[in-house]
Amino acid sequence: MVQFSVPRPKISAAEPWSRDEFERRLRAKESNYHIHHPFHVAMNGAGVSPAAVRGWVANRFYYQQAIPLKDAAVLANCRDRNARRLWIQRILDHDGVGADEGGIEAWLQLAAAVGLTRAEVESGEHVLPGVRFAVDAYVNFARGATFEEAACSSLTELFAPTIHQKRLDTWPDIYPWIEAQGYRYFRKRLSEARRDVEHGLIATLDHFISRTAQEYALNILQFKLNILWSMLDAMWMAYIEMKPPFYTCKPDE
Ligand code: AHQ
Repeated sequence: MVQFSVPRPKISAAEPWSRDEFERRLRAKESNYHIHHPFHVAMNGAGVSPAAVRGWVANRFYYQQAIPLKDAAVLANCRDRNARRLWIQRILDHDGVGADEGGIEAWLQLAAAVGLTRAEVESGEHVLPGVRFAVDAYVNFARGATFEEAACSSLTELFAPTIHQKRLDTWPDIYPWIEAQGYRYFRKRLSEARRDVEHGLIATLDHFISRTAQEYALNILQFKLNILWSMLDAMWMAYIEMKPPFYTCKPDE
């Protein structure tokens, strides 16, 4: 399926980058990671209003709910049993298995810890149009992507441990009103993201061999970085600028 959301690179006759250089260029995309978005800089630094924190938690729940659907789409397009045996763990991490309630439940505990009800988060009533469009673009990309394209798109998690650790390091002081049990999700992702990204990186480095393919892989990663960035653009307009009609918090909250 033509991935209209990801620009195709010009055909390049240039030599492919070495494996190390290709990995270096993938990792260099960290400069576009949403840790640098003004919303995260404010939320993890000077602090934002309780209503803005609640808005972020409620909107990010729409992303969290989509991850297992995205990963199920990835599995559906993966013909390699060994790759599926590794990738399926991502669904279990989020949906839970056995005694482990999983990440979606942990996110609902984060929601309760910031003062949101389960019902309002699960209803999606706070989800901003821009967040919905961005998250849906990720799931729809995965539905039409090859396994390797989808694995490449998940490499934003090369940078995720830093942002989870930043929240764990700063939020208790910035937001003393947030109950500590809410932080379980961020702790859980520190190890899960590191494990997942190892698999995704090898699949990407092994598959995108020609220079044109390597350039395309960088475009795929940039597409996913844009998804994360665009979600926060919508939240900035709603919860920091409080521009109607899409904000749901009241200015005095
Ligand atoms: O909590 C996150 C998560 O479960 C995932 C899955 C992964 C993917 O498959 O694309 N990406 C991802 C991310 C999560 N948390 C984000 C955050 O800032 O808390 C980071 C995000 C990512 O870097 O892609």
